[in-house]
Amino acid sequence: MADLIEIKVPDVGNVENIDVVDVLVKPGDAVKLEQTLAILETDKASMDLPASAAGIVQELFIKAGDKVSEGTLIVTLLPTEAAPSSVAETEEASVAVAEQPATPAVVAAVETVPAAVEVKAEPVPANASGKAAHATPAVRLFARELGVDINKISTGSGRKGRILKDDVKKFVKKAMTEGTAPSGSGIPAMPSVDFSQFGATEEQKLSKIKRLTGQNLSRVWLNLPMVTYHDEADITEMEAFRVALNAEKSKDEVKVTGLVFIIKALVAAMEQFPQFNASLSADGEKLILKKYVNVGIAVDTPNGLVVPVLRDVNRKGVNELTAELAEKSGKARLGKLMPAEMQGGCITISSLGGIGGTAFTPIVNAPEVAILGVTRAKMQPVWDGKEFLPRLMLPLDLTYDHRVIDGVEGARFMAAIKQYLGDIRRLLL
Ligand code: CAO
Repeated sequence: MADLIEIKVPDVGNVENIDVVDVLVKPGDAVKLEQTLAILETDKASMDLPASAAGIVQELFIKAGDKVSEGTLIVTLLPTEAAPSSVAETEEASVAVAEQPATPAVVAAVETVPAAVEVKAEPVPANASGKAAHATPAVRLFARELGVDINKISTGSGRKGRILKDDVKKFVKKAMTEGTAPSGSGIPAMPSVDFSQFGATEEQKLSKIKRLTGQNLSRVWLNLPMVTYHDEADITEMEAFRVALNAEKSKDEVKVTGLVFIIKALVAAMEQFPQFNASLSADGEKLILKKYVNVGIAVDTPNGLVVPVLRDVNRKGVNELTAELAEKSGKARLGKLMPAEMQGGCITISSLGGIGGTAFTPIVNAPEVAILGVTRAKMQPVWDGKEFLPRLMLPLDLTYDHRVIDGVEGARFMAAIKQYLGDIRRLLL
């Protein structure tokens, strides 16, 4: 009998105690040169351990779960020349062959040992025996990134059921069409519907802004526990002042809108409640308080919603802010805003007041912690203790990240905004 060939773990670069994730051969298997015998995994990478010679596996010295280092004996092989000309001639080999599916290709493979290893086994369930899925770290990471529990993929198309990237992609595709795809939060995806079965349809590609906004809104919606608090501010005097101010302006001058006063009131309240001018650190452990006050304004454009940022608002007056708001919203509508003009916001205002509405629930523009929604002001009878008075009431909606802002803080913040809007002289204090 020819000498057995020992196959050991080669030099893998000073790494000890490498995990054996899977062993792909068993005694009696015919292996060819470079065939993967086992899969090893360090905390940084996964590697296939190739056969440095061809032959029939005589003895196996490792199993999944073992730890190996350079020089650890893996298998002994009977050299191919010394092996029986047909695997069927050895009991162990016939066991190995019996596991191959009976396709014409396999039948041909049984006739000669080297050819036998050319045959790819049919995919087998990767976790049929409750074992962890058989996949490399890269494939596991890929699955994790797509929110897929790799153990749910029952069949890998790689050797011995190893799960490949393509298997993960197929799993996602199947789940999407069946409407069962898990998102990162385990939420089933929306099923795809063929609307043409109900009538004529037309497809319109979403603008890039809409697609990006959509992604961001979904991320915020899933990550932030948000609360929206609604209230009304009495802006009767503020409006009278605004009208008087605009009456003084020449035809060419930009008119002051109520939004500028809302910006000023919001910023004054932020100075009073600094937790509203903050962001949560990515690990959720710290609050990053900002010493500057920049306000983002949601602007409706033909291409979708954009949020230009007005900088250092606390240092600017009503006229300067009026001019800046007109300039930035004009640029936004023409699609001419530079990326830097949309960055660095501390809080956002979403005003639908020019259109209508009584209340809505804006979504926080994270990593900011709050957003102020504004809808249409209207005259209302307000009871002053003695009589009903006609007052111009402005509906306000404050959505905040409840991880940072408590309900009481939200209510106090809103009360401060109302106070500033109710008597804008207080902005001077
Ligand atoms: N109540 C009553 N009237 C209001 C009002 C309110 N809350 N807000 C604005 N108006 C009035 C203005 O006074 C103006 O009236 P006149 O034409 O008589 O002067 C008119 O409505 C139009 O105002 P405007 O919208 O041009 O100006 P603005 O400063 O209030 O708003 C901007 C500027 C850029 C915010 C706005 O033009 C815009 O794009 N709004 C849409 C915002 C949006 O899409 N938000 C996203 C929602 S989803 O989160």
